[in-house]
Amino acid sequence: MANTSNYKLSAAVGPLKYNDILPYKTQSVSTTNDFLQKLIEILLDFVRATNDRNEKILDFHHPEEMQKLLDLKIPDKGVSLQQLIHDCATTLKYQVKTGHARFFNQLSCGLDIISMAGEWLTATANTNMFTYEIAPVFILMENVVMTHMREIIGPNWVNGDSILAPGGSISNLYAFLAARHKMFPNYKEKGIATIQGQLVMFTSDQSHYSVKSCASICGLGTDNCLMVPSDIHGRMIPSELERLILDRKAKGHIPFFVCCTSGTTVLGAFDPINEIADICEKYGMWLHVDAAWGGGLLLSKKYRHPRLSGVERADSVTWNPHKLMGALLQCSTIHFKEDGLLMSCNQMSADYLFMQDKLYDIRYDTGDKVIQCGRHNDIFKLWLQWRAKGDEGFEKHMDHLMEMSEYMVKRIKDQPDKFYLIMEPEMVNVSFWYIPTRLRKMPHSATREKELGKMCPILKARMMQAGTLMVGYQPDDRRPNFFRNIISSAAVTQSDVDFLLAEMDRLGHDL
Ligand code: ABU
Repeated sequence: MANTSNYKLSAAVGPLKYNDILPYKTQSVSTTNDFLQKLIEILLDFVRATNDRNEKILDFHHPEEMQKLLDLKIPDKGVSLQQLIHDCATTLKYQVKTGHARFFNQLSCGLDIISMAGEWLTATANTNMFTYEIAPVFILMENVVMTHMREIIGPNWVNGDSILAPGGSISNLYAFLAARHKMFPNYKEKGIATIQGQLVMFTSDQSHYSVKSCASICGLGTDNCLMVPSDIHGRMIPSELERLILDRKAKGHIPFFVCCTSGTTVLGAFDPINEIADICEKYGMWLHVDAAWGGGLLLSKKYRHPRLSGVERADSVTWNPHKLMGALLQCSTIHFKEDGLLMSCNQMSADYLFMQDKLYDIRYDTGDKVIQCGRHNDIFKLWLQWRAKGDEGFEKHMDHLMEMSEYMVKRIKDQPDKFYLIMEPEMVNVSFWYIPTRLRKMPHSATREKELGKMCPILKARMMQAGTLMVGYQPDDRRPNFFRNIISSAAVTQSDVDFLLAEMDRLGHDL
């Protein structure tokens, strides 16, 4: 990135204030353009730097030190336009470049330029997605894209319903609410007293924590969200699910909801949907598939099966385009096979917003289907990106991510002295340990795993201080800390994977 002081407005424009430009001064179009063009220069420099492998991913400082580098205080009297430009440049100078080809840290990596362009337009349009009357084009786009996503889930889903939600956790909450509404339609008006018994829900012990949080938020209590044991690959064990259902039924409880995870956060495991769907059918339970992470693979003929086989049998599916598909944050969708549930479950018919006597078809006022009022426009960036890529482009994107992950697994296996692959991955999560020189001759054992686990935070700290690489680590219930590498950025090439492994060795061999 250029030095922040390089971004200079002219001597005439720099000292001006917010009320010297639009909308305060209608004659100030050219001054407003000067200000915005300088901002665009900063943004374009950031995009360039993000795509330059010679640039660092981050310039790390501890929070106390970072606070000293920044001027974040809110002033009594507003600052000049030049100061605002400086503030914007400084903000991006210290921001982690999550679109850098060597950023492998989160499920959402990459900077898709078309989606970003969409986000810029979205910000400029600055509308709310609750009614057709103020977002006509965006509401229609949402309808088209959501229908297309349901078609991809399964042909029997076309007449269902969907909505964009603020994140996968809230999407999972919508599934829970709809499931309860379907089983207890009077709950909305009569409340908890309408349920004569203890509701229980089930999810795997590898599932996202938001599923357990539904039990807390919705009054079941977390003890009534049963964590079904998973196998060594991290997949739910169906016989264990059935055992736990029968156990709770014997206690007089009401098992009503199963969450099947398609792409667990840490291991990237896929629960066996068909076997779980059989159990749900047998006991009359709602099947939700949390494919927030793995959903993108629905777009690949090569990788969809067997991972997501049976997804069309679910009642609801969470699928986050801001993960594997690379749409800009945030972009999360929830889909239902049955139409009408979202509306009947959540509709409040606020008469200042969702008037029933409007001039157009009020079914397009989708805001009444959700529990929030204001709704951010997350559709345009996804629609624009999908227009650019087509289904074919997204399929190629998925296949590329999977091929890069397969390449990484191969390179790890080529260097068994330096790396230990924990398991064959099902998707782009590659779980492994880095082995420093002193532990290379030690036979692999629980003792060595403990030692390797201690290396992870130290090596991660070195990566961040060097600014050259970011890979996440965590423990799980079977092992101490290990690295979880994610390839979800279109920017990643084989040479980036080679760099990643070589850089870990450069930074960590002496640990
Ligand atoms: N919703 C889970 C995201 C976590 C991660 O990026 O690692």
